[in-house]
Amino acid sequence: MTKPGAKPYLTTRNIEPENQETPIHFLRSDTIDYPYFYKRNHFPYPALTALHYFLPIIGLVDSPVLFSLRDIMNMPSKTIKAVLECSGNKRNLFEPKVFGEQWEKGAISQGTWKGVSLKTLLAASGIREEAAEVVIEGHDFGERKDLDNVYAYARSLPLNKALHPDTIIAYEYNGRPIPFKHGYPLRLIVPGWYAMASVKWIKQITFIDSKFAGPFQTIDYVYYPNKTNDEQAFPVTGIHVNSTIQKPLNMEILNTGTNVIKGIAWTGKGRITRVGISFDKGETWVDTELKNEHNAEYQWVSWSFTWFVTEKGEYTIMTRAADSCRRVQPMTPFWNRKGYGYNAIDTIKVKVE
Ligand SMILES: Nc1nc2c(c(=O)[nH]1)N[C@H]1C(S)=C(S)[C@@H](COP(=O)(O)O)O[C@H]1N2
Ligand SMILES: [Mo]
Repeated sequence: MTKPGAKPYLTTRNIEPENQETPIHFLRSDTIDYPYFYKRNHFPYPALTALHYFLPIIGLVDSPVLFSLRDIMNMPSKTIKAVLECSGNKRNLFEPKVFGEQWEKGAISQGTWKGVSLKTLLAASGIREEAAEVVIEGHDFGERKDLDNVYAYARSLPLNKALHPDTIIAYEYNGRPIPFKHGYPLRLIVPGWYAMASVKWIKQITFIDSKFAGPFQTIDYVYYPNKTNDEQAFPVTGIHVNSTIQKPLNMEILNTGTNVIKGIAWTGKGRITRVGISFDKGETWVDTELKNEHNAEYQWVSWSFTWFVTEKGEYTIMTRAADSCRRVQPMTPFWNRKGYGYNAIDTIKVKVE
């Protein structure tokens, strides 16, 4: 991947809970090795060993079941390569600025997860007719600054997303047991949704007949379009169509001649169909070359563009991805008070000397 001795590092946003960004501009692989996988936590890491680990499925089921890790690993498996993107990725680009972790462009990673479809597990427990949602709770918990109570990290899914065959209970990342910080021994993977849905260190799975009202669902991970009130709020779910220029870097100085521009593009719905590039602030666009034109669902596409430049000066470079669901990156981001889902056209400046 990179030459020995010349390795990138993660960018620290916080130590406890640990929040660190992937050095996304310096990685060319479409599989991120786990030391470079971004880390996003709400609480200190849970004290947990796999020694006595069991996974209960309870609530509105026909018969509650307690699975051992071995039970789960013996079931038919499913392997999915998917982007995980924090909904706060690129938050620091919002204008006006919003409070929260000031993620730049590296709260995103991709790799291969192996596990069992949640649907497969449910064959053993059954689901009662009254069940409307399923709550996935993690082993990590702690206090929140806004509420005086202790909460676990827990999120629900509507049944249609929970029962989608690609929603898996994963136990491997890139062919190895999931690293502890990324959810060992079992983690939910919800491809196509922002990564708050992919609950780490699963403690239990509970079927309920109402809308789950946990704070990571009703306070956080909600789009609030207004600065001063909660009107027109709606939940954060699927990943928006998006792109990031990896090379050159913002404000880099280049030489005249041939410069190769590279980056990635991704979407939570369908596939990436085009990535356009513009050198005139969005007036005209040229297609970049997609590395895997028939890209698979849930995965990012690497793209490149060979730029031949003879004239010295300052340039603005923009990229705009489009997906098969006719979604296109907007020029202006959808501003929201908590700063989720930033996906405006990616923009850098360079100087050619
Ligand atoms: N149990 C648990 N699961 C969690 C979280 C958490 O704090 N606790 N954070 C979520 C958020 S917001 C993101 S972006 C991803 C980050 O996953 P990573 O640390 O493996 O990159 O995990 C999600 N799942
Ligand atoms: Mo996140």
